[in-house]
Amino acid sequence: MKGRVIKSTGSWYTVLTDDMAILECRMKGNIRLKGSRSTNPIAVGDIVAYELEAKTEQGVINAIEERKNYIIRKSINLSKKSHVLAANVDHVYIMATVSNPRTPFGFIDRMLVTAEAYGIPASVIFNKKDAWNDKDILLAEEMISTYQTVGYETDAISALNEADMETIKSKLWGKVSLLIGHSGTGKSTLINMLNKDLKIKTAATSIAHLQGKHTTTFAEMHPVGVDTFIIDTPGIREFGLIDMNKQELGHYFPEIRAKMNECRFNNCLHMNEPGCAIKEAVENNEIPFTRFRSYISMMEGETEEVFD
Ligand SMILES: Nc1nc2c(ncn2[C@@H]2O[C@H](COP(=O)(O)OP(=O)(O)OP(=O)(O)O)[C@@H](O)[C@H]2O)c(=O)[nH]1
Ligand SMILES: [Mg+2]
Ligand SMILES: [Zn+2]
Repeated sequence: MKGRVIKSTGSWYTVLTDDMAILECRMKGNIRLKGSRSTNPIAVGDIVAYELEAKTEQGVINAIEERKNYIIRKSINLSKKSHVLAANVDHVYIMATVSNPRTPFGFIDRMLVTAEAYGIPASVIFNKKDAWNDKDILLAEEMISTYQTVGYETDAISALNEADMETIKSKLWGKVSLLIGHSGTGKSTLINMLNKDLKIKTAATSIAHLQGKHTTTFAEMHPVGVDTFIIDTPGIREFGLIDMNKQELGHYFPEIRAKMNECRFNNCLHMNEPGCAIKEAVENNEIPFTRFRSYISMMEGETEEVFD
């Protein structure tokens, strides 16, 4: 029998079975994903085969289907452990806010690069539009125009606004979407609004958030409609980039990818080389400066703090 993992706490997995029942499962001891160095062998979104254990009425997962894709969240602390955030994702939505809390450009860029590296389409949602003051509006306009210029679908919404929620719902339809972003940007609030039967815990943005306390502590997939799911995740404080070589990084910026063939040297890293078409495009404002700044900072291996 098969099902989809909708929640995982490490030792227990909640599975939505093919006949739409919820079943608590354990993992059979000997399953190991080949070549996996992550801390969790089974992730939210995995399609698994299970058997029912007659005496406990619980399930035992005995196989994991090959993943269409997955997205890894790498911790930037010394442990360097990686954690599969979710598997089999059709679209990544980056939830950002211009204030309370403010999402830096560099943070959005790191998440976009990660989605590109895993080959998963991504877009950006700016939330809490209802609370913007004049200064917030200016920053939001700049950020929205930046991401639209480089080709990402970008929406400004309020999770409290019904019409905005209908728009978001229509975009999610028929897909498995992953929602990521800082703590307090309103990810769980948005999901509660998309499915009024859900009562996911949310909390006012506070000092606790600034100290890295998260209201949502485990990734969990929630139904929004027929064949439509959204995965809520704990707020990400720092986003460690997955390992990639320096030649590779430019490919994960669509605007750099589109122009890199025009550089004089075909191995140009767009740092200090002469005849660099990317540097020229930044000077001519064809490539947004903040994007190039993020590229350089990633090339130099810097990590982005939550609040810059
Ligand atoms: N004004 C306003 N407040 C919002 C909006 N969306 C969410 N909030 C508020 O923002 C706070 C944080 O919302 P959550 O949904 O808990 O945020 P989260 O992203 O799930 O946070 P973590 O689970 O910690 O990652 C709550 O007080 C929400 O009511 C919005 O569109 N407008
Ligand atoms: Mg939450
Ligand atoms: Zn170049």
